[in-house]
Amino acid sequence: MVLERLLVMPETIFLNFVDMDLGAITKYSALHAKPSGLILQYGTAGFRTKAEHLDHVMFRMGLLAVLRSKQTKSTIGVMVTASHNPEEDNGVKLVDPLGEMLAPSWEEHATCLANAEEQDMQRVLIDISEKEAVNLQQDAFVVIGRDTRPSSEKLSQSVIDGVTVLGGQFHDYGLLTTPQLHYMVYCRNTGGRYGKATIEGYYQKLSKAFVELTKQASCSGDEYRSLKVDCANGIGALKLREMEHYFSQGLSVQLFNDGSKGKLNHLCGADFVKSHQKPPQGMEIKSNERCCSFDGDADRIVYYYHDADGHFHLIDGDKIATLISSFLKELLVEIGESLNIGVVQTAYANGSSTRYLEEVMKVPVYCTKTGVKHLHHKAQEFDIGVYFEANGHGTALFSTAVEMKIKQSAEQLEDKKRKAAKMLENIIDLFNQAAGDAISDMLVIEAILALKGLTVQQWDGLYTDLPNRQLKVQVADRRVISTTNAERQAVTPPGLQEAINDLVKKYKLSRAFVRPSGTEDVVRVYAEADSQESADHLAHEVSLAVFQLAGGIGERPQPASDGEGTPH
Ligand code: 16G
Ligand code: MG
Repeated sequence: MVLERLLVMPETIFLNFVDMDLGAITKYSALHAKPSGLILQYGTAGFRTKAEHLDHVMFRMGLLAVLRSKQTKSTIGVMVTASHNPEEDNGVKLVDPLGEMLAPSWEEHATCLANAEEQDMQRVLIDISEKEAVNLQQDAFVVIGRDTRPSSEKLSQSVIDGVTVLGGQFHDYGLLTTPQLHYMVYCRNTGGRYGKATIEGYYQKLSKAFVELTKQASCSGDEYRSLKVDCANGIGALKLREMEHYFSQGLSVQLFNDGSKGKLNHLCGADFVKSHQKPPQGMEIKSNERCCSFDGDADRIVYYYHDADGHFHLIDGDKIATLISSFLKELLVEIGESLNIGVVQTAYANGSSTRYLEEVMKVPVYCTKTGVKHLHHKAQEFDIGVYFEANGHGTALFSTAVEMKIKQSAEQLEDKKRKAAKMLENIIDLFNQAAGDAISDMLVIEAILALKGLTVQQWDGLYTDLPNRQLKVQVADRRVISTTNAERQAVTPPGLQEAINDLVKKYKLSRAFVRPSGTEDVVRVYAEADSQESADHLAHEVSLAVFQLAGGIGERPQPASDGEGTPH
């Protein structure tokens, strides 16, 4: 069949495909054979499923990364991780030239390629090259990283097989956090201007900015300088341990769930803490001590503490975004620059955070669909775009023009203004501009708290979260639910949004929405209201409406019990 196609192709394309060693591809593909009938989707953050089903996907993503690299004439990243998911799972995602998530049309190619049966694989590969006008004679370079899962090493080897068989060059970074791989890709495609594409380059860039920044802090008591970090038994522990001595002048970190005994993401990590609203196992917390949790690949962070009465308080992505954007705004006022700052959230952002940002801080807030790529994209529209999901994914982006302006101000302005410009310059260096990064966010937060002399309680006290509840509902086909207005309104099935509107009216300060999950076969329900009881009732009632109107299967949704059914 391939020969048939080649004969009818124009000459240039014909020459092009001679550059694919189809025999070798077939041979190697057979060594990474697809279990027949298995269908997977390139979801919100790549492919994710049980590790034993992923060998062929890894090989094929190696192939795809080479095509993407040839097309963009840039280095492409491949990260092997399943983030906060259980240890038995794994996953893979491609990183585009400037550290962003893969372009949507290529996500579709990824899904087609991963699902092609063995005998169709070559055809799909050729189709993608054709559609995307890939010049196969172009060189390709792919960088690879992996998390600490037992399955990750072998799976990343399969990626390498895919890269090599298509003639791509590669560099295997081995163990890396996801944001570190994004950083490497970004550095390599910007000619080293952003930083050095090595792990030391990353440590040095961030630590230098952090140490310079915290030198300016007048409050230097121990209280500001020590932090407990739950590393989810993942890669964050390894990397933080390596990095610790680079920034120890400014901060001492005590690591928990460092992978020496516990299981990855089990009863610990950012996802566990956020969903269950309780501290991770294996961490002893004294009252008012500042603690944080990373997820399994260290691209999410949440903070928390116990108050004097032993009550647990969570400080999620929304409050992190608030702290960061208010500090940035203060610095800009000091420098006298009127740059436009925007904060980007999703529908999951607590209503109190949105209100605080808009009404108290007077910062414009925008809402996008769930998933880092949507927030990242929106944040790029501003001079300074701060984006965070409530679950702790986020960073701040600075346009190149802003970065240059600030660097100039740091040289030119007089004393006080100059100091503020210098701080901003350090903050720009400290944020990972390529992706939300738990390590980088942690250092920014620690620096801001020290500079402002804020305790964790004072930070928490900026506003009070509205009680909320999240549930999931099983339906026969979650695609029957479609949404609009950044997932805040359901368009189909008919009648669902009207039902939600009627339910919401029954409670004070209430809000609710439903959306099909991008990572699991469920519909997610979110509700918030003036009391926990109301939020729980509302979430339950909305779940029943989804069950009835969107083809619920299995047991009817039950009222929430603590920590049940929480998402991502
Ligand atoms: C993925 C996304 C995360 C999002 C979550 C939503 C990235 C790197 N990760 O984990 O941002 O919050 O999916 O999951 O984009 P859901 O669609 O199942 O609710
Ligand atoms: Mg993650």
